[in-house]
This record gives sequence, C-alpha cells and structure tokens, in this order.
Amino acid sequence: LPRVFSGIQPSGNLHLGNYLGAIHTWVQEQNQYDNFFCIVDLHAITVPQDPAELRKNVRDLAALYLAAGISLEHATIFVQSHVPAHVELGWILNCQTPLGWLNRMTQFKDKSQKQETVAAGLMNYPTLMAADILLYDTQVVPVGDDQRQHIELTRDIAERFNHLYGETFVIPEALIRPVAARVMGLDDPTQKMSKSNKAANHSIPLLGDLKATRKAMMRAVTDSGSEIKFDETRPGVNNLLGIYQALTGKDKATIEAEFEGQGYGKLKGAVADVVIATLEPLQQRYNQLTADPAELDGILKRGAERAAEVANATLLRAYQQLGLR
Ligand code: AQP
Repeated sequence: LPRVFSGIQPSGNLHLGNYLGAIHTWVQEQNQYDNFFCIVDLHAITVPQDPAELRKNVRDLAALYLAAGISLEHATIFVQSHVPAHVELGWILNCQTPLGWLNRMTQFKDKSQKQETVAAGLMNYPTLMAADILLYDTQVVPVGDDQRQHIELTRDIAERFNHLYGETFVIPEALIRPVAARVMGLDDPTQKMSKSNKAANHSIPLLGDLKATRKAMMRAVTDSGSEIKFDETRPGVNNLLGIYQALTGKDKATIEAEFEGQGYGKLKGAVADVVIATLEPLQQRYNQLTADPAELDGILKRGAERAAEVANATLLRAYQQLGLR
C-alpha cells in the first residue's frame, strides 16, 4: 500500500479547519494507504508552550485522532519526540537547505510577526517537517491548503539531496482536497481559521460547547448579497457552503438547488446541524478515550516502536550517503 504521513501540532484548540483540512481526509482515505499519523510536539515548541499543558495536549491529541475514526488497523499513531530520527534527519536537512529557500516561506513570515522573540526553530520548522515526511518514504501527504508551500519545499530538498548524494528519498506529493482545504474564520472569511486567533466567533473548536458552536455559526459573517451559490468572490457564503459540502459529501449543484430561494439564516442553520452531528459523537468518543490514559500511552509507545523501525532505516541511508556512520 502507498505510504501516507501527516501530523498536527499538540498546541490545543483544534478547530474545524484542522479537522476538514487534515483529520477528516485521513479518516476517509485511511484504508487505501499504510498511514503514519504523528503528533508533532517538536514543531509545537517552535513557539513558547507551557510544559504541563503540552504534556496534556499530546495525549489529548492522540485521543482526538482515535475519536475522529483513525483505525489502528490502518494507521500508526505516534509522538514525534519519541522517535529521535526526526531530530537527526532534521539537522541533516538543515545543513542541506539553502537559507534563501526558508526565507521564502510565507508561514514563517506570518508566524514570526506574532512572536515577541522569534526562535531559530521557527525558521527551521519546514526542514523538520521535511524530515518527518521523508523518513517514512512517504508518497502522499494529506494536509490543508496552507501547507502546500512546505510540501513543495520538502520535494525540493529531497530532489536536491538525491541529486547530490544519490537516490535516498522518495519524492512525496501533497494531497489537498478540492473542498474546505482552507476553512476561513467565521468572524472574518478573508482570514484562515487558526488556533492562535482567539477572537470571539472566529473558530469552531472541535471540543467546544455545541450550543456555543451553533451560536457562532448563526453569527458567521456573510455579505450583503442574498444568493446562495459557490462563489469565491463572496468568501463568507463560500466558506459555509464548503464546510457543508465537505461534511455532507453532496455535490455543488445539489447543494445550490437545496438552498435556492432560501436566506442566509437557513444556510447557517443547516451548516450548524451537520457540524454538530459530526462533533457530538466525536466528543463522546473523545471523553471515553481520555478516561483511560494508560491505554493511550500504550498505543503511543507501540506506535513509536513501529515508526522508529521505518525511520531509522531511512536515517541510516541518509547518514551513509553523506559519508557518516
Ligand atoms: N483553516 C484551515 N483550513 C484547512 N486546514 C487547516 N489546517 C490548519 N488550519 C486550517 C491544517 O491542519 C493541519 C494541522 O496544522 P498544524 O497543527 O500545523 O496547525 P497550524 O497550521 O499551526 O494551525 P493553525 O490553526 O493555522 O495555527 P496557527 O494559529 O499557529 O497558525 C495541517 O494539515 C493544516 O494544513
């Protein structure tokens, strides 16, 4: 089976964007691949984290992966820092990546503006991400649209290394779904829904109170038009329709017909219904799973063992190509 790798930072406050851009796609496609789903804690520490909270967030994210429907039959779930090969290959790739390539990364530009002190690790974030992906001979990387540039960079780094030192890495491809790959903020549909944006009514938290979720949906910013059509020039309505399409699996024509002649209130109510129908069972399963931390720790331990087997083989190959080991 082709190999999939993807990950999410255990930085708390996961939202509907993380779900639709990443987790939902992982679950839907999981039986077609041999999957590695990582909790990228070493990426999370590129910005300040509270240690006790980070420790909790790591385990909680494992529970969330499982609650969302990731099956251990198809996937290895593990924590990045439990497999030291990530750091080792990350360093190697740091030494192989022209600084100019990192300077072009738009995520660094965005994220560094929000920090009082910008850590060197924030700039090197994409080389660690390249290591994550390349260690598993990954063919497919399912991510949200905001990660497109990092996957391109990963391909460039791998191609450059293969060219300089001989065939070492598999060149991966991004898998970015055509709908809801960039879920926008409910308060401002021109901004990506984001964990770090704490404005009221911005985000739909996956683990939030569902009454508050419905309220936030009903207050979502739209525009002065009235037609309910997929149209990128009307980002508010387009965002709501995208969420609806991703969660119902209906096609665009069917959805437009369903809402023909209806008002925005009707659309928002319908989107709130499908969002809540998704989150309610997810939250129930999550609460059951977090009640048994020993079980989660066992899953993560076994996951790290399997991941290390694959990762260490690739790491050794890279070391040897460079004349080390
Ligand atoms: N708004 C989004 N729409 C679709 N996909 C999204 N992803 C993030 N935001 C959206 C996808 O979620 C996965 C995990 O991302 P991450 O853990 O790296 O988180 P992030 O990108 O740092 O998340 P945020 O919310 O964007 O955080 P901040 O506030 O730090 O900028 C990835 O596949 C990503 O594409």
